[in-house]
Amino acid sequence: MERDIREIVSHFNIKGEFLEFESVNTGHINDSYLIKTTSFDHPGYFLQWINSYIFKDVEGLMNNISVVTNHLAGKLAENEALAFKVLEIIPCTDGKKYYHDTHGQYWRLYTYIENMHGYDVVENTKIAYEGGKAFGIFMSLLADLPANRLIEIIPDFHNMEKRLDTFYKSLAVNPIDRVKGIPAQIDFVKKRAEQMLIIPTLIKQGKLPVRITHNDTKFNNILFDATERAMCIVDLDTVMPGSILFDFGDAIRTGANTAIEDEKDLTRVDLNIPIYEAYTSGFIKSTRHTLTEVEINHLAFSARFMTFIIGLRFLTDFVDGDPYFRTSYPEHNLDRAKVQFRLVEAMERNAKKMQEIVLQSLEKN
Ligand code: GN1
Ligand code: MG
Repeated sequence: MERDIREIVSHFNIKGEFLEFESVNTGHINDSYLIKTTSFDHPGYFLQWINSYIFKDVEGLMNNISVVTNHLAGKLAENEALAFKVLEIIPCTDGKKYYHDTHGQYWRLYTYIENMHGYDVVENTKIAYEGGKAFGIFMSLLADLPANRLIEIIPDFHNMEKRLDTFYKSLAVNPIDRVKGIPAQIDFVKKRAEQMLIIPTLIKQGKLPVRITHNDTKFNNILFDATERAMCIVDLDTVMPGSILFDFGDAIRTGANTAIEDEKDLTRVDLNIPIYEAYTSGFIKSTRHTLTEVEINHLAFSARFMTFIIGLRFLTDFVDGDPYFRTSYPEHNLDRAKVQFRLVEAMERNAKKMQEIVLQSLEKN
């Protein structure tokens, strides 16, 4: 469907006049656009089409984000030493935090944060250290936000038991006959399924604290300024109660992979140990006052856990015929799953080393 971006933006309270827009290629779920205006103070906005197949409760979603951004803005106002930025929701002309258009589509608008950049592959250890510190600070700033202020926007998001169950059900349904092409990946999953239940078991037993976490800590959700200082955490769609292990693990999955998420040449996929070490050090520096022993003992494993669960989700989506993640070609989700599983193997080989690095980091910080 043709989207009239100018018309959509006209429903939001922007400063200046709409000038032009540009599509921004980021994320697998929502569609993003950079909006340029004539206003000198407010040259840019960030418009997003919200995927309501995935976010079924858009009102609840935007309410969560608003609770989080208000809380963060309050914290930053109290503490000027924290040179952080927070996403700012631009309301609609009717005061709502999103626009529901005449075709039933949902839209939201943020202020565009100028002169920032992110990393799909992390270039050096300084950036990794900064990133780790930033996600740790983000979590610490949200530590006193009562969990009941947020709804669980995607229930069981990182629940391994449920994800495995869904995968086996998809295999049984096999809607577009893709199961025959993935025996090696099915085998890979089955071999590791049991050990992956350690984390959900600890959560069920109440041994892992439930905190407010980001839940989508792809390294490219950290914005850096020109001096490579981590300045802002974006993509707040899945901020909700969770384990700190999810946030640590997903950042390693993305930041410490030597290749991109959908690399076709699997020999390029490996764990970048210096990047892992630097991220771990930054993260521990900003969270060690709150980490429990059980969390510390599972930090290294959480990277493998998150890499496995995202690989499993890509693979499930491939079997289902790609209804969830945006794909550019038929095997795209399978390629993504293969990369994740290759990285899981690299983490298995390095398991001991990864744990030692956590312990060394604790001593240093
Ligand atoms: C999705 O769209 P993006 O890149 O922000 C997904 C994450 C996955 C990620 C994999 C709501 O995030 O959980 O880790 O793709 N977000 C949702 O790259 O499912
Ligand atoms: Mg996201």
